[in-house]
Amino acid sequence: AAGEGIALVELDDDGVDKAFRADVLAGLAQPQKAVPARWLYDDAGSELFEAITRLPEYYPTRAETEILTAQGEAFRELIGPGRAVVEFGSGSSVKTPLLLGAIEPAAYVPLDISGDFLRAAAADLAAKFPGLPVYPVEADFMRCVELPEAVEDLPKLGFFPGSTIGNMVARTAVDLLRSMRETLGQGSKLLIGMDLIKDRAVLEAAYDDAQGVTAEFNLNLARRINRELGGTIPIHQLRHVARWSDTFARVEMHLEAREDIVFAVSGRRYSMAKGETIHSENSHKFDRRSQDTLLLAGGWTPVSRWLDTQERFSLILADW
Ligand code: AVI
Repeated sequence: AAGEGIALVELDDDGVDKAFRADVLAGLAQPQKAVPARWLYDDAGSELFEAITRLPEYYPTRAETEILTAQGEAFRELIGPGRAVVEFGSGSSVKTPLLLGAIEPAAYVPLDISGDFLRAAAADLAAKFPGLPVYPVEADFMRCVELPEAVEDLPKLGFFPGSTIGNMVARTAVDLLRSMRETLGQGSKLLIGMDLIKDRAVLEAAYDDAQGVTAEFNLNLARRINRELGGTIPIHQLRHVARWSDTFARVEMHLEAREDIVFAVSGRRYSMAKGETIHSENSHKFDRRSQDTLLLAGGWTPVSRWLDTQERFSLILADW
């Protein structure tokens, strides 16, 4: 609305996010129903994801934190002091301080599409590092972002932890890596988390935990569709499914119909036969080769790689 700055989210007359409605209506009309994973993260979804990161089966957060804790000295040596750290996504309260504490940055620039998360994360970091200039930027980092003037002349380090890159298909991931390159500029470096291919049972358990938190996270998407788009999806007739695809090297999340069902969303009718699914997320896993290929395709040259002691997860440092 006028006077509220740049609107990153466009609402229709019913106050509904236009892109959400468009993605859901188009996605449910496909032969393989699919909704982009970004719509999993409303307030409830973001809280459920936080709970996922603490689950015994969900190893990536702990493994990445272990690497960040153990490799401070290596980061200091290879990255050096005086860089502006540009984090893609709001900094988590645990991981970001580990990096910032190790490398003596000149500034910290968190980028996020959600202003609320951004401001909370920025305030948190500023309190932990008094004296470190923090410049939060509300932006969609999938596109090139103009960084604050104050960091223009500083060398940059991009930080993209969490293996969020794995939630994208290769061509989107390459587009993002190229945008990051443009955002950060010549002479920058990138520190990026990528999850590793491992035993299928370990992977599937990480995405289908015994407490059913990930199932709730997935089902919340259907609840959100019902709530925000006037949907009538029978939630209890859907089942959370997480399955490893060896072809695509990824764990896929689906919502599977337990019975034949019919429902409406925004006045349009849809049906699902028993066993049919709505594909709601991909989480790609990598080996050394596929990591290098992806980074190189995105314009980044890998220079160092660190694994946790159980070799489940990796952090990679790459040069512009
Ligand atoms: C945010 N992202 C890296 C998580 C992942 O592991 O792909 C999202 C997630 N989905 C289910 N569990 C966690």
